[in-house]
Amino acid sequence: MKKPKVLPDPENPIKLLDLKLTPAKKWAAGIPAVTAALSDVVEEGIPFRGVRALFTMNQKGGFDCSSCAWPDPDDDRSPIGEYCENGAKALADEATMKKVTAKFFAENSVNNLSKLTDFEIGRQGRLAEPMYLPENGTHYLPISWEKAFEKISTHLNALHSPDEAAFYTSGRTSNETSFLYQLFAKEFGTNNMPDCSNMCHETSGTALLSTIGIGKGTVKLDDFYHSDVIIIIGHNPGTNAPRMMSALEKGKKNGAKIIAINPLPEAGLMGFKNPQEISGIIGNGIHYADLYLPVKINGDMALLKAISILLLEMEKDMPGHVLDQEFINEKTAGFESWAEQFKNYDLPSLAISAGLSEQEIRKAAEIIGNKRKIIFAWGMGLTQQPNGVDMLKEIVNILLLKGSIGKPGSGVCPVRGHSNVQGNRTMLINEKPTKEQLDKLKEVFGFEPPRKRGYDVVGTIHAMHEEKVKVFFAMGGNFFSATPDTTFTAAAMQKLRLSVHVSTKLNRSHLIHGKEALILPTLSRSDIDMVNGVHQFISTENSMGVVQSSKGILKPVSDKLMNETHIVCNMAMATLKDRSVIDWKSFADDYDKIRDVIEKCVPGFENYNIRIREKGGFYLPNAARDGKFITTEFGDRAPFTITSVPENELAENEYMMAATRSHDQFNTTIYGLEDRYRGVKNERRVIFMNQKDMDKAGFKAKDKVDLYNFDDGIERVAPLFLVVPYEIPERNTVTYFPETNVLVSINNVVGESNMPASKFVKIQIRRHWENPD
Ligand SMILES: Nc1nc2c(c(=O)[nH]1)N[C@H]1C(S)=C(S)[C@@H](COP(=O)(O)OP(=O)(O)OC[C@H]3O[C@@H](n4cnc5c(=O)[nH]c(N)nc54)[C@H](O)[C@@H]3O)O[C@H]1N2
Ligand SMILES: Nc1nc2c(c(=O)[nH]1)N[C@H]1C(S)=C(S)[C@@H](COP(=O)(O)OP(=O)(O)OC[C@H]3O[C@@H](n4cnc5c(=O)[nH]c(N)nc54)[C@H](O)[C@@H]3O)O[C@H]1N2
Ligand code: SF4
Ligand SMILES: [Mo]
Repeated sequence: MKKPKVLPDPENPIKLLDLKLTPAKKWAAGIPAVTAALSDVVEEGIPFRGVRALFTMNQKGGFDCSSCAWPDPDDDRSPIGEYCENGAKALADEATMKKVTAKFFAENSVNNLSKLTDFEIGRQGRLAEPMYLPENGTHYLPISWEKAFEKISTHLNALHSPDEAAFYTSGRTSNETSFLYQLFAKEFGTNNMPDCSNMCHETSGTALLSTIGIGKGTVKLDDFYHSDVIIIIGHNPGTNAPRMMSALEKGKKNGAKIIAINPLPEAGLMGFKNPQEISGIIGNGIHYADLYLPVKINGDMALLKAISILLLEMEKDMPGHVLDQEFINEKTAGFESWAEQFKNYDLPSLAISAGLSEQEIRKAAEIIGNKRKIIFAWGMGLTQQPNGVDMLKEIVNILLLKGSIGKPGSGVCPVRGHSNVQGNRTMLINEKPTKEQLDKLKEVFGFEPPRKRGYDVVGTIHAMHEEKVKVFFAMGGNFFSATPDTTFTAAAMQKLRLSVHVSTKLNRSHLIHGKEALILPTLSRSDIDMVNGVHQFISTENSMGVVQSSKGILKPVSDKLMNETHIVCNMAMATLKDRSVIDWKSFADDYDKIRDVIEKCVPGFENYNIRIREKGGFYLPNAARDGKFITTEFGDRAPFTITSVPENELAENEYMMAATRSHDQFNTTIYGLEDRYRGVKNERRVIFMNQKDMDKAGFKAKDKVDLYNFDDGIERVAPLFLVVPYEIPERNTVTYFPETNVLVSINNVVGESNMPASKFVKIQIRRHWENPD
């Protein structure tokens, strides 16, 4: 077997840059955000193209920002621009005129390209033509589209079973393509549809489905404006959903209190200067968090339990003023036995487990105490914890106590990541489709869909290793870099017979490949999609269940790009030929036809083609939002769930590590090397540590260290990181992903949702060992 081409690689030593540290910021956005947004567009050499596109982004009738899934206002949108700094960076990244052509691949072997950093790989430009890597080939070669589909069909049809193929989806793919893509996988015969949700909000979907009867959030943007208390837990909005800040600002101005729960005092949780308002540019901005709780990594469960204890106590003192008894009686199940459990807990020990003082926790309970309209918003800080599903059920418990779901100004808000990740799921991309969904597809199309549960992301990696999955097809994303246990995953991918990536930009998954590999270049959200002379639009669903249209406006950088819809249809026609009962060509020719069949198969899409043409789109139905919890097991009531507090013992030389995003990346796409809000410039190989821990270990700022993990008796090493002193709880550390994915064991997963628990990694930190040679 070939040696995996991943770091640490003695032939390719890591070169550190010139790390600069400045104090972390206490507010987000303001002038630096405006200048950063514009400079990115200008730096890519696309000032006119880019600036014109910026003003169309997120406007009604324009194109949807391809970065995060935060919604646009339902009402009037700002003519100055409905985008943020990171939306502008995403646009600059995809609107670049730089091209990766066949000539580039002829000049650069795969081995040489794999020596570049992720930042350098991304800077090469847009993929411009289909490329093929033959077995034992050293360089990707140009290939025609026709030949590429022939290769895919030959490999797929040579499999012993359709279950030897896996079809991955990242979260940018439109509703139209997603629907066709899952339809193809099912007609081909497999439910192996791992997707980025399996690393992201699968935990949220799992917890919410079993408690409130729908695996989605219940709040609308408007609820943020009319809430009493907004709790932001395990999420960094200033970087990862920047326009959420405007919603928080509006809520705060209307009287909402904000509680931020995070081991790091993220700038976006502390203060905000709205770059879309003059006062935000020249003024002092708005101070955000009324209460900031610097919880220990994974201390949230203890904190949530402690809050419940205090709320129950307060209710005893002021009956009828704290809990919503009417709601509990009419809409929930299991309150009594749930409340019973608390005799086994005491506040002082819970406070220690949370890493907070009792006083801090009391303040939180007091803020929530007599309020009725409460929103919990969360991100990866909770979903990527081993007990993430339980923690989210605990959040639901608190909201049920307060009667705070299904009413204006209140509810659950899992802040989705990719711009259409929620839509992908609604379009049935799921490794475990329900019986009703499959029966419907059978009724509409007349083929027998597979019923066996497919592989999720972690399952796919294991199956590749065991050579049960032999062909891997990725609709977007960067599977290799986004997934855990880098060395293990590299070996798994290299066992594949064929790996295929539909991509806009070059990434590491093209360089850690199967025996044969294909790169299929596609359009991005901002590109014009012309089909038979008609300028097409697609649709997406945002974090709050609004389905809206999106129409690109930029001329594609190459005429050899193919849109994702055509890629699916061509693959289906080449592979299934006469076996197919579906008229794939008609779908490729006219996206309205795709929306017509979506309407037949997916509830909530009535009159899709009419309503999608209305400015601003439409809301999908959401029973929990309307106060109806369709949980058959509990007779349409939402259950209280009894969970437990984990014992997080660390050995004397161990630390807990959470791998998060910097301000200058979108997942594995590295835009730059500045994490501006945290005051880190020019280097990503850093580890944030508490000064006391540094003193104990004898480390100074910028000292070189190596990071180790020993889960399952295997030594995993991430060499050469620089220590950064930071305001973070003792024994907790933070690094950036994907650099430290090498340390996340494939077996370190979240219970029930099977997601990698990449915010809960036990590590050891040792002074960097310099090879004397
Ligand atoms: N600019 C930009 N925007 C993005 C992305 C991007 O990479 N760049 N990615 C998109 C995607 S796919 C996603 S899923 C979202 C992700 O958005 P976030 O959920 O904000 O993701 P992260 O940066 O991974 O980390 C979240 C936060 O969790 C905190 N945290 C870590 N451990 C704990 C813990 O134990 N408890 C608590 N309470 N907090 C903890 C970290 O300090 C960090 O502030 O953003 C989306 N938007
Ligand atoms: N340690 C650790 N690991 C994590 C996380 C973490 O917080 N910590 N976060 C996890 C999360 S939340 C997520 S969502 C995953 C992300 O996992 P992925 O979604 O697989 O990764 P991305 O980096 O978003 O994918 C970037 C690539 O997508 C391609 N691309 C961009 N736009 C388009 C498009 O319009 N069409 C097509 N076909 N391709 C496109 C480009 O080629 C680009 O290189 O990573 C997960 N991994
Ligand atoms: S908040 Fe998210 S969707 Fe909105 S402009 Fe910024 S990056 Fe794009
Ligand atoms: Mo995500």
